[in-house]
Amino acid sequence: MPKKQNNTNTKCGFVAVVGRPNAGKSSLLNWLIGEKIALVSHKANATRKRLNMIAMHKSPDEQKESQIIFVDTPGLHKREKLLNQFMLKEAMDAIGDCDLILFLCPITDDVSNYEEFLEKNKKATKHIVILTKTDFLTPGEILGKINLYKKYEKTYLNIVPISIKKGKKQNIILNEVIKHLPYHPYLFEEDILTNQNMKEIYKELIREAVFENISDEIPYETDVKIIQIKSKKNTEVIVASIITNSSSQKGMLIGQKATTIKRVGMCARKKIEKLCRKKVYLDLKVEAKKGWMKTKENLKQFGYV
Ligand SMILES: Nc1nc2c(ncn2[C@@H]2O[C@H](COP(=O)(O)OP(=O)(O)OP(=O)(O)O)[C@@H](O)[C@H]2O)c(=O)[nH]1
Ligand SMILES: [Mg+2]
Repeated sequence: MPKKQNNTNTKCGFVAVVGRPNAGKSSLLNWLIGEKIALVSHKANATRKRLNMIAMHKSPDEQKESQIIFVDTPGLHKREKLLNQFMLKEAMDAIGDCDLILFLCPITDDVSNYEEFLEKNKKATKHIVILTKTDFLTPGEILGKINLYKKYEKTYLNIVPISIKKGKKQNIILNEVIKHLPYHPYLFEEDILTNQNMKEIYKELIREAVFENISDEIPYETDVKIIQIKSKKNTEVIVASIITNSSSQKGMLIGQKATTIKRVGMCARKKIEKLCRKKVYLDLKVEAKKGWMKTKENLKQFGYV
């Protein structure tokens, strides 16, 4: 049982959400906090930086609401390019800095993925295994899969199968997480969903629109720079630029008669409007910056320090 600190009777802590690319980490967090903040894509390696997403939840075992600071992380993968090295470090730092880990793994994956995670979890931080995308299997198959993890039942705190496409079982995960958090005063105001500035969130929603509308490798060689935000009572005016790696990519992103960039812009605008609940004017440009991913100095300019 976590000990009470500072005579406080609230629980509050950091929960890193880790797992291989495409495991469903960002989707699970949007689903848990009930708002679309984190970038989700059917393509792997979509999340590039850590993102805090905050949930206030009253568990039946506690007198007061608890504050859970979930940390979305890039997928655990092999390091290749400089940007991938940064992404892996983001995930590893989150593992080292948190009170609890949610290790996510699609239920169809082999148990060896979990074994690889155990090797990476050097401090042996306590963790819950979440088997995602259970809608792909029958109830019998799900039970069979859980049984394969049973040999590690002394290593994990619990194992929870979940599908965000079926049912509303958010409380099961939130209550389970709170059991393992320390007693601590809240670290953030109670009514915020993230401490990230809006610039970062808009950037991610525009990147998501690029992932959804542009095929091939281009989304992986693309980033977004927010140039200006003017927030008014009923409108949000955003000027942003999509950075590509070459002039031919820039041409493909703009498309004939600018149809492609218009499509991306409209898609991004709808996502941002849904989140801010006001009218959004999005002025979206495209720039070519050859080799922006190649050097540490260039990556720093895009916030990948
Ligand atoms: N069928 C099904 N698909 C899911 C479920 N959860 C997530 N997905 C899909 O899985 C894909 C990957 O989801 P993400 O949330 O982007 O995965 P991620 O782990 O954050 O991926 P990276 O950021 O690349 O590491 C998306 O197409 C989601 O719609 C689920 O419960 N069922
Ligand atoms: Mg993600």
